[in-house]
Amino acid sequence: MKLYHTPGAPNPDRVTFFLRAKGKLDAVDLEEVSIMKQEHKTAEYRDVSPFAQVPALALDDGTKITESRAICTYFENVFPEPNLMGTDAKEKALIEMWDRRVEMMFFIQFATWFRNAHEMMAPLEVPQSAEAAAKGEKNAKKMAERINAHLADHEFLAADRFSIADITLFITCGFCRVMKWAPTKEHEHLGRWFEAMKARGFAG
Ligand SMILES: N[C@@H](CCC(=O)N[C@@H](CS)C(=O)NCC(=O)O)C(=O)O
Repeated sequence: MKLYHTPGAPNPDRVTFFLRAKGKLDAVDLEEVSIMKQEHKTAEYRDVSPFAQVPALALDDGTKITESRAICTYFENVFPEPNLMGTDAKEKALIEMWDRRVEMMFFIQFATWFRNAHEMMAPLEVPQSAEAAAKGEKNAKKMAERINAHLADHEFLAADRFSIADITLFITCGFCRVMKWAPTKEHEHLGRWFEAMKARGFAG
C-alpha cells in the first residue's frame, strides 16, 4: 500500500506519527507530494484524492482512503498493537471525544487563522479573510488554555495512557510555529506534556 504525504504538513504528519508510534512506518510505501509546488492539484493526484488533499492511502486492491483520522482507523485495525484508539467502550469514547475536540476546536481553528493570515497561504486560500483569521486565532488560543487546564492533572490527554488524541494534539502544537506562536511555551502543563511527548520519539 502507498501513503501519499507531505512531511511537515500536519494532517500527513498525524498519520506518519501514528504509524511510527505503532512501529509500522515501513509497512507502507511513502510518496511525497509537495503542496507548495501544488503537486496535490494535478489530475494524476486527484485520481487518488478527489478533494486534492494530503494524506491519502492507496491500498493494493485499488481502494483509496483519504481523511487522516480514517487512515489512522484503518491502521489501528490492521496493526492493533500498541492500541492507540481505546480498548473498551468507555476508553474508545473518551479518546474519540478528545481527538475530535483537538481537531475541531484547536487544529481547525488554528488552520483557519494560518490560512487566512499568512502570505504563504494566499495562493491556496482565495480570498483570505482577516475576519476569519481573527476568529480562528481567538478560538485556538481559548482551546489551548482549556487543554492546558486539563493537563494540569492528567499525564496524557484522553486516557491514562498514550493515544491518538496525544498525536493529534502534538501535531497541532508543532503546527503553531507557522504563526510564530508557541502555546507549549506559554502554558506550563501543555509544555510539560509536549516535552514528554517529544521524548517518546514518534515524531522521528
Ligand atoms: N480533513 C483532512 C484535511 C486534509 C488537509 O487539509 N490537508 C492539507 C495538508 S495539512 C492539504 O492537503 N492542503 C492542501 C490545500 O489546502 O490545497 C484530513 O484530515 O486528512
